[in-house]
Amino acid sequence: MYAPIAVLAATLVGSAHAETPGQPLVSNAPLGQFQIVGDSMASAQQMFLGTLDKVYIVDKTERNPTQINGHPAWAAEYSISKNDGRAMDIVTNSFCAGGSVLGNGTWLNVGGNQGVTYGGLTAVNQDGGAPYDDPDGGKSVRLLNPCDDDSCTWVMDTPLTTRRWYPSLETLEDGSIIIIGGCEWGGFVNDQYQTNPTYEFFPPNPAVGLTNSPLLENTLPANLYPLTWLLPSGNLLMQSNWDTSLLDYKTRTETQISQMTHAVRVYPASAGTAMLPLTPANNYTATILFCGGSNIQPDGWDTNWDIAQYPASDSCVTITPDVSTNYVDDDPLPEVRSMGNLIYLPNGKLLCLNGAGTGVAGYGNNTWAIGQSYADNPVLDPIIYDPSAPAGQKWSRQGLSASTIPRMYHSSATLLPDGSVLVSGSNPNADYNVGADVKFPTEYRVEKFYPLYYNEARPEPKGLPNQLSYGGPYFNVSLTNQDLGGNVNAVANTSVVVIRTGFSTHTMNMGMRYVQLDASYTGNSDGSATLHVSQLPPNPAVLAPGPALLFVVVNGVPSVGVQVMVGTGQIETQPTKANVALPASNIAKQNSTSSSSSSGHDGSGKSSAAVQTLPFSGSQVNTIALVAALLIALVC
Ligand SMILES: *[C@@H]1O[C@H](CO)[C@@H](O)[C@H](O)[C@H]1NC(C)=O
Ligand SMILES: *[C@@H]1O[C@H](CO)[C@@H](O)[C@H](O)[C@H]1NC(C)=O
Ligand SMILES: *[C@@H]1O[C@H](CO)[C@@H](O)[C@H](O)[C@H]1NC(C)=O
Ligand SMILES: *[C@@H]1O[C@H](CO)[C@@H](O)[C@H](O)[C@H]1NC(C)=O
Ligand SMILES: *[C@@H]1O[C@H](CO)[C@@H](O)[C@H](O)[C@H]1NC(C)=O
Ligand SMILES: *[C@@H]1O[C@H](CO)[C@@H](O)[C@H](O)[C@H]1NC(C)=O
Ligand SMILES: [Cu+2]
Repeated sequence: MYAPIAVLAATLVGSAHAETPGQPLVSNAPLGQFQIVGDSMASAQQMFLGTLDKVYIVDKTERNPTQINGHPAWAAEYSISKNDGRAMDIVTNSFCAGGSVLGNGTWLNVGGNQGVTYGGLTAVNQDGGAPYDDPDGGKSVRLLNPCDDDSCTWVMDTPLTTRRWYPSLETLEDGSIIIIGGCEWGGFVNDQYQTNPTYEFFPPNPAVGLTNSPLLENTLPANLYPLTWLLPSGNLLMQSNWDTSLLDYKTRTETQISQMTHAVRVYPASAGTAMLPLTPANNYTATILFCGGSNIQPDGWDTNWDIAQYPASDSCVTITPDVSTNYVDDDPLPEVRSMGNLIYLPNGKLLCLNGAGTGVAGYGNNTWAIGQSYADNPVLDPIIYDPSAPAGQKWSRQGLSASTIPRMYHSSATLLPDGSVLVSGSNPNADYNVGADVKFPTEYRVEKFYPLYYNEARPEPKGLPNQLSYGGPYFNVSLTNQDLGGNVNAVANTSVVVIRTGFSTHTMNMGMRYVQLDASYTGNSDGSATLHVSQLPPNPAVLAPGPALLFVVVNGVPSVGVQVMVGTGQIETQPTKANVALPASNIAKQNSTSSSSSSGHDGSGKSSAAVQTLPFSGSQVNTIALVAALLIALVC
């Protein structure tokens, strides 16, 4: 059975509901700013949120000062509430591994490099031993069941049959994972002698084994960490070097589509990438955004020139692959950027942070490198992308302040349940390297970024489920008048969203996804309201099974996220059902006392505006809501 649900259920005395979310841990946070909050112990090359309180950090083998089992630690668990960590043993060299979460809640970390010694040089002994005791990780499969009681450890599973350094992972409709690409022995970019242009599945499917990918075969040398998303159609969008393919992994056939425009987006050019929110308004149609990267042709990846000073790209493009196979220009970044990571906020906007204005990912002992870094001119300013803003107005930095810490190659970031963003890592060095003379040292400082909503009183919705199905009956969530900021009309500007925060590494958050649930509402005469919330669409390709966060967002202010299990909690074909139709939205006539108390926030203009931006479809719903809004306006 699924352990995390059992644990949740036990703490909830058999309730089918998640706990009611409370207020954030931090009060009076510095809004729009970064705050240094702790030490990551291992440098955060890879990072993911595993429980509501625990973030897991995975590094490459190196001389991190933190020790475990008599050798340096290259993994750690970080407590968000305590801002301290616990060293973990991940056993083999997890250098540039990939990761994702299975449909049963177990996290998977795959691949890596050979064992190394000081300076990142290949160790003679590949079975462990001094100095770092890091067996070869090239075929490693590592599993973790995240925990809140300090008991969990990384467990080695049966190794892969081929070596994978820089593989991409994506969770599929049944909660299994596809493992794609990589190289055998590493390096800055790939080459024909060591490329692994194949994909396979976990749990392993011996009947299928390895399948060659024409896209990966044709996109040397920049075909590492191919950018991959499961689309609602069930196909995978794969983007590598300048090429793009749709992969039907069920029949294992690929179709090549448009060439990427303006810039290379994959590692080492390292654009920020994300699938934009899947919403009822866009009928759960996926659009993928690519921002920044570097305009380098396939013959430009030799390191005989000063890549570190080569300006990155400011271009952004989108593609909506289930509808059109063409890339479309989007609002450019306000400044050029490589390694600018895109992170979802619960309000549906994307925070872009980390990265550099010149150069690319990677490091080496080149004369032109900055220390060893292949990038320079850190971009410290965060910016926010609003997918719903009109063209020309999608990027904003209003109210946002710069970080003080360059986050170069090997940095990472993840959304936290309280709606802040955890940022750590940066280590464009072969081994632990610190000191006043090191411009881009091995970085352990953990920062939190506080979005502008952070200090607002958070809604505390009651009745959130701890499991979501693919279709079936809707559920009701109640909001008090206080949750609605004293104005029942705010329920018309409320959304319920599911976010998978993903596995952050190399400017990707593998598996990161934002899905808004369909909903309608009943505003009560006492100023409280009930949301009627649909389950996920009856299609696991919209959001693969596995754990995720659930938020209720009122006027752009998110509740503190609770954990939900999407699907059955098992790796299996997920049951689907039609969604039960939602009741029509309605706001009851308010008591004169309660309406006068909310009239300060209210007004006919705002009420009708709210109606026009309802996150629900159906003209009937709108008409009823409009009538209700007019009634309220009259009362006021
Ligand atoms: C999830 O499935 C994997 C693969 O079968 C297995 O190794 C792991 O133990 C499972 N996790 C749980 C919590 O059952
Ligand atoms: C690069 O230089 C560093 C520092 O001198 C050294 O530790 C490392 O072994 C060198 N790497 C290679 C591949 O030569
Ligand atoms: C929305 O998508 C579903 C599933 O792809 C499709 O059946 C339906 O026709 C679409 N609806 C609209 C209004 O486009
Ligand atoms: C949800 O609310 C609707 C409308 O008030 C009601 O008809 C329905 O019974 C409620 N459902 C549940 C599961 O409470
Ligand atoms: C509003 O009116 C209803 C029905 O008369 C009553 O139950 C409720 O207590 C009233 N609420 C307030 C805030 O006055
Ligand atoms: C909904 O909330 C957002 C975020 O605060 C705000 O920008 C927008 O104006 C609101 N819409 C309405 C109709 O009140
Ligand atoms: Cu790397």
